Amino acid sequence: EGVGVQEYTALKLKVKEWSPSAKKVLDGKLSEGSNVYFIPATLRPETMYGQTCCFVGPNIDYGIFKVSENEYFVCSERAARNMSFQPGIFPEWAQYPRAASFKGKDVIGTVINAPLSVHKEGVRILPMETVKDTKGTAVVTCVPSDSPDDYATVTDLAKKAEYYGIQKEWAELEIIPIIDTPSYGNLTAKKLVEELKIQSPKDTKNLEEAKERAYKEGFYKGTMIYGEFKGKPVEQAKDLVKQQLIDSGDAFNYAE
Ligand code: A2H
Repeated sequence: EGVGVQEYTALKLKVKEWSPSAKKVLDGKLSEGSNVYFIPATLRPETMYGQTCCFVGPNIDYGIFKVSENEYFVCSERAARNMSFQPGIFPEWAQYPRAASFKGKDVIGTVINAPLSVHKEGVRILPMETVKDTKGTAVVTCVPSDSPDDYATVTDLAKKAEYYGIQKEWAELEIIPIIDTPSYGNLTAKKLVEELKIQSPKDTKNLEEAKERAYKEGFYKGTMIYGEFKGKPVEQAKDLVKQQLIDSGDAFNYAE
């Protein structure tokens, strides 16, 4: 195995209701009654209880790729190509049929179902300027309790809702504590963003530091305080939650 292989959990977030602009772009392109999923790649499957939205890069190009008779995945072309070389995702080796294309900004406001999230009513697709087209699927599920990047972004979105062309309340879903840590309490990301005085998602230097600290503390010293594996160390819960998501058909392995 090569050095630097990143093993992600790819989650399936089913579209419940497309935004009006998405409907326009997709008009007639998908077969009737089909299920479309946004596919965020995450390293922290044990945090999925705390999903409050899902991010796309507003200026990134996305495709809708057909994976079976009535299922489509939304991700970057780069990710679809990678998936087509991994068994069990697309039906045919190296084939990733594209049904439609759009920019992230076309689908802002779309409502999706986020597996395991406390927000059973669904969450929104929202813009994140710092999403990279060159890693994962270019779709990022938002867990503001444990990811400093996510926390800084939802705070900024709520503050400048009008500028971003969203409704403030889409960015203000309740943030519930999932993991308790000795150094940062049970809302690690919030604590670190405040401690390092991070004012914006563009404060990349401090966010890098916050991300590293949050990850180390959460993974090695965190305890689950929510969900089926409450009381277990995060190190154990990670694989248990991941397996549960895979068994329920809500996730699959994705490596790159
Ligand atoms: B993680 P690595 Cl709770 N652009 O998931 C920007 N960020 C991306 C991305 C992209 N194209 N693809 C994935 N990511 C994010 C959860 C999470 C994540 C938590 C805490 C930390 C954390 C919820 N967001 O990541 O560079 C995704 O966010 C910090 C390590 O491939 C993914 O996991 O190592 C992580 O970055 C992958 O980062």
